[in-house]
Amino acid sequence: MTPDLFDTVTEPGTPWVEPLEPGAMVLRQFARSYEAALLDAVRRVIDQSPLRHMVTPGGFRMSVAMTNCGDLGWVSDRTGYRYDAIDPEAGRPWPRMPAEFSRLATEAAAQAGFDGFVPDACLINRYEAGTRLSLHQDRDERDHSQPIVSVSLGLPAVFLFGGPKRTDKTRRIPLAHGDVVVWGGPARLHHHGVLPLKEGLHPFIGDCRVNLTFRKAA
Ligand code: MD3
Ligand code: FE
Repeated sequence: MTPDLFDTVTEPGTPWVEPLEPGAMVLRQFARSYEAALLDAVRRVIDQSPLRHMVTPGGFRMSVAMTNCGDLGWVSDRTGYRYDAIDPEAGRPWPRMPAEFSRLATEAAAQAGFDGFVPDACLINRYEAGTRLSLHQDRDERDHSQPIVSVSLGLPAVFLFGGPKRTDKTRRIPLAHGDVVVWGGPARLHHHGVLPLKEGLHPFIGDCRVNLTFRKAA
């Protein structure tokens, strides 16, 4: 069932928790009470450090457009993947992490049982119709006991969640505007990806999906 336009513009209700696996859970609609502040902050970050298509070490242009804020940003180029304090396009530090971003990430992590999570990096991913993210692990962070918190905004997507091996069976998890997922514990190094985004129009965000991932990189 596709919700009609009016369902998506009603007031946010109470978030609910959907356990996925030990260490991983979806906090459905958790970001709705932050959404105005989040959208505003995303716009300010993108103004200073625009979204761009990074290149993989293999020389492929990523279909996801990315930028970062916080002390460190995730960067990919021909030399590899890394966290860097400098936006290589702008030649200056990434925009500061907006206060509402860190507040949301810390509160979502605490809700999932990870007290004291203070992100130093936020990767912003933008998906347009057809954009996908192939199965991968997030291993560039120093301390894998720290969780990752992800926030979905805009068009819905189907998230692929696998296991420690690339060939492990994957499950499909639909993620909608306002959903927050906390990935920690044994799930932290599981493979994951995003299926090609379907076309659509979200009343606040437009024709794309924006995903924020909060990390403690250093
Ligand atoms: C599961 N982003 O930026 S967020 C990424 O929707 C990334 O943009 C996707 O994967 C997106 O690296 C998925 C969900 C996510 C993030 C990190 C994880 C799931 C994870 C780390 C471990 C396990
Ligand atoms: Fe990832």
